[in-house]
Parts: sequence; C-alpha cells; structure tokens
Amino acid sequence: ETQIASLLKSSDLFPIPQSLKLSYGTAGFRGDATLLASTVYRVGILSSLRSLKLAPSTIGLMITASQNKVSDNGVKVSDPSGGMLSQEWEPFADQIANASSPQKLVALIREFVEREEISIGDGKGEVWLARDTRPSGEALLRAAEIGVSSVSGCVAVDYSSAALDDGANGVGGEKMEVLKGYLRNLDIEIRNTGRDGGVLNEIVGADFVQKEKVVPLGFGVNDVGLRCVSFDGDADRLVYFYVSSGEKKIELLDGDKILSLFALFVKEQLNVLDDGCCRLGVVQTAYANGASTDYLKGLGLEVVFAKTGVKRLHKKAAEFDVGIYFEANGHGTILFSEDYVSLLVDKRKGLSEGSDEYNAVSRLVAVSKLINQAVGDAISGLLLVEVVLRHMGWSVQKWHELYKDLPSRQVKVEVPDRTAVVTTREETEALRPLGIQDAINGEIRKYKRGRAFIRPSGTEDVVRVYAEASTQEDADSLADSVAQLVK
Ligand code: 16G
Ligand code: ZN
Repeated sequence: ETQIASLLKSSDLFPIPQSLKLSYGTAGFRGDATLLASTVYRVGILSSLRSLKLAPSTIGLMITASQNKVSDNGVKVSDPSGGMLSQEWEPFADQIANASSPQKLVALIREFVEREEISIGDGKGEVWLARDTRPSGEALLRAAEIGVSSVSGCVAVDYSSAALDDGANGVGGEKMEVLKGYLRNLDIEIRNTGRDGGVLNEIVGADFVQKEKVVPLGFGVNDVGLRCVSFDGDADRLVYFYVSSGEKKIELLDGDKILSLFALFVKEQLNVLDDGCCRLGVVQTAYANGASTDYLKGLGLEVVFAKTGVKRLHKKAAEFDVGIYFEANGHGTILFSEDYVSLLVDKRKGLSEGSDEYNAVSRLVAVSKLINQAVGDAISGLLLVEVVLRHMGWSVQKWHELYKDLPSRQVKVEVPDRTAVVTTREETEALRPLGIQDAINGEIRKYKRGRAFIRPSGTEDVVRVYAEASTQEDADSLADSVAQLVK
C-alpha cells in the first residue's frame, strides 16, 4: 500500500499531456522534449522493475534523441548485458507510457508485477542514468530519477554527474563559480552565491542544513533525489543532502558520513596493498552519530575521540600514518604523514604500471594532493567526495545507505555561567556541577540506545545538549529532560 501511495504521489508530478500517443519504437521513445517528462518518469519505473526482475543486476536508462533535432529528446533502456531492453517488455513500456491517469498507471504496474512475479521491497534494484547534451536533458533526467526511486528498494545512479551546490551566500559559492570553469565531466549548478541578494548563512549553508535537517533556500521539489552539497559561510565545512520528498524534507549526509566514505575508500586501497604497517585512524567528537562510530569500528578501524574544534581533532589525526577526522557538522580532512607518502612514492617505483597495487598507491598519493591537509576546506572535500563516488559508482542515495543515523537532537540552554559546566577531555561526561552526570545517566537509562552529553559552547554563551536514541521522539525527550537538568 505504501508502494502504491508513493507511485500515485510521484506520478502526480508528471501529468501526461493530452493526446500523447507514444510507441517504444526502434530505439525507445522519442518526441518533442516538452512532452516527454511523464514518459521518462514512467520509463524510470519500468527500469527499476526490470532491475528487480533480474536482480541482482543493473539497468541502464539513457536520455537522448540521437540524431534528431535539438528540441527533441528521447529515452531508451538497456539490459544488464548492455544490449537493448528485451523486446518482451516493449508492450508494457508502451502501455505505461500511454496510461492516461495515475490510477491507470498504477493498475497496469500492479498487474504486470504480479504476472512477472517481481518482488518489490526486499530486492535491491539499481538503474544507471545518463543523458546527451540536449538542454532538456537535465530536467528529464530528474524525472527518470524520481521514477526509479519511486519503486521501493531501487536507486538511481546518475552518471551524467550533475551536483547542486549551496554556497551559503558566502565566499564558497563565489569560488566555486571560478573552479567550475576548470572542471570537466562534473556539472555543478551553484545556488546561494550571495549575488542574488541572499544573506550570509540565513536559511542557507551547511550549519543550517545540518542542524535543521530541511532544504536551504533555493532548493525544493524540483531537486528531489539530486545530489546536493552545502558549504558554510567561510567554506570550511560541507555536508551533502538530497531532497527526499516533494516537501522540504532532506536526507542528510553529514560529516560523519563523509568521514565514513573517505575511510572506506582509503581502507580499500590499503587492503589492495596488504599494508599492515600503515596505521590508519579516524577521529570523531562526542557529536558523532553513534551509528557512524559503530560503522567505522565495524570496518576494523581505530576510532579515537577528541574535544570539539578542528585544532583538537587535527592533533589526534596527526598521530597516524593516515588520519581522517571529521566533525558531524562537516569540518574535516585527511592527514598523511610525510614518511608515509614518501614510502608510497618509493613503493610505486617497484610496481608495474596499471597493476592493482600501482593503482592503489597512485590513488592514495592523489588523495594526499587533492585534499587540503592544512585544516580541510569545503571545496577540496567536495572534490574528493565526487571522485570517490565516481570510483565506487555510487549515487548519493547508495552512499547514504552505508549506515542509518540514530535519531538525534541538539538544544542549547542559556545559563548565567556556562563555565560552571566542566567536562572530561572528550566531552562525553560532565565533571561539574557535581552530581549532574549521575542525573544525566539516570535519564539516558530510560531510552533504548540512549546517549546524551552536555558541554559549554566555545563560541556562544550557552550550554549545549546533545541526545540520541532509537526513535526521534525519544531523542527529543531525552534532550529536553537533560536540558531541564542544566537549567
Ligand atoms: C568552531 C569550530 C568548529 C566547532 C564549533 C563548535 C574551528 C575552525 N571551528 O566553529 O570546529 O565545531 O566551533 O562550536 O575549529 P561550539 O563550541 O559553540 O559548539
Ligand atoms: Zn566555517
């Protein structure tokens, strides 16, 4: 039922133009581009179903009208072999492309899914999307993406590689405009550059997105499913997100998730090298989502904790050969010790070009050059995320699935004297006021997967409270009751 509701909802976004009559033809559907959004959306659904039917397998969806005039466009599907969609499915393609209402569309899909015995929900479907350079391609690709992901358990991987960038109306947006000119094979559309009258950090930017978990200004329903990234005002933090439904809700990929992606990638290269002598470590703060810490430990990584603030994390990361640090709010980088980089460069000399080991060494050396090892910054962070996603062949959705965040809540409490709160070195427990930690522990014990801590802010005259638990309701209520203890 939720599957049907989701299909009805998404198909409402793509009403079928009157008197449209299409046939899959020799190479998919083609026509005037302005008439094709509903068709492409529906072909997205078909591709997901095809992927589930042949699971595990990847289906290709290409938006192109080949040699037709530029105002035309089209869509075709390829099977896992890389060849054309099996002709047996063409009649179904014709039927759904021409279904005159969302209800008829859903009925056709339902009947087809039953007949073909396609299991929706448990299977993992994947559809790779690409397009030619027609100006209508971008919007149609979005329609395809929505179609693909409206079938539950299916993800779209966008190989046309466009990303949206929220510059927080700060310096980052401006600099990205410059960088854009140098980037090939990566289309970035920049919003909130500050030039359109937007105010720095107001309802925009990484801090807003990470704390509020809603879209920044300038983003909305038309961006559903697309890979978006937000910088903060001075472009030293970044978080990714995608719009998850037609509303303002987002799925957030915070600093913890960026850390996890980087750690996984670096570990993968070290595994190829079978390099037991490289000490790889990751550094988090008390704000790291518990699920991220579990994930990183599950990878067999050494996870250490530092006090809030880049300088503290940086110092700890520098103790490793390769140290990766990120705050949940998106500050972070990867540090390579000089010795380790020289060792890699020497090692490469003895390897044959193009071998797995050679490539792994080259990737690590390239990362050490790409990332800003001084303190990290949003632009180099973005470039590395994009490179790693491309390397993995992952969509932002697939990356998000690395682990599921525990629900969390942050609140701040105004107090007469915030220095009355003194914490342990890693800020996970309060030493003063005396007795408060016992009281906090008492609250934590009431919740499944409960965790909470308090710390005096280093930048504002407040005490911050962080809480997480297995449900959002519990996280909210734990945060509230701990805040009461602080007051
Ligand atoms: C500063 C820190 C940031 C930290 C935040 C915590 C740097 C460059 N920036 O913005 O890392 O997360 O403060 O603020 O170190 P808070 O102490 O008010 O919670
Ligand atoms: Zn900043």
